[in-house]
Amino acid sequence: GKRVKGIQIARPFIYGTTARPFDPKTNPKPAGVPDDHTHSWTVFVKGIDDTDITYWLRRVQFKLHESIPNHVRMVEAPEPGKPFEVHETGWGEFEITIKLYYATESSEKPQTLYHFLKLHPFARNEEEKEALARNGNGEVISWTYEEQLFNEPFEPEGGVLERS
Ligand code: SLL
Repeated sequence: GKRVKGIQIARPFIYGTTARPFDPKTNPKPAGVPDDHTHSWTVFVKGIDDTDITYWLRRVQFKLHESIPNHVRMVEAPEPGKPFEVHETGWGEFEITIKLYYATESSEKPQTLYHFLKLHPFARNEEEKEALARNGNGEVISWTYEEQLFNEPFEPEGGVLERS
């Protein structure tokens, strides 16, 4: 198709990490996880309120720290409404490279995002640290809202970019 002039489409999404410390009560360590691993965590890309994004996002490559076995993970489109995600366990924080591959119809080049995996909650002092430890399950959420802009998108064949 040809480009639709003067049109810009914004596709909102969320990416980031959710981490939880291993704890016998709230998050028991599964068998086989190395002794030095302190947390389980997830890195993901998903729609707002779990709306489907697989019609414009085809796959996502997550590049993890090299200390992690098989550290480059390609995730193909999940079921609509489910996140593109990787579950892991570990002990350290690091920067994750997230590469987005768009639906072929959009003819957009892959785009790279960077996200820092956070395992430890932010606390200014011991008091805050203790308060955090008492509350909830110690989940550390680090999420970013982002909008992918498609400039002058190609005329959709089958309405791929038209859905709202
Ligand atoms: C640090 N610069 O020193 C960082 C590196 C690496 C984290 C953190 C290993 C997991 C695994 C893991 O958690 N690496 O062995 O599967 O803090």
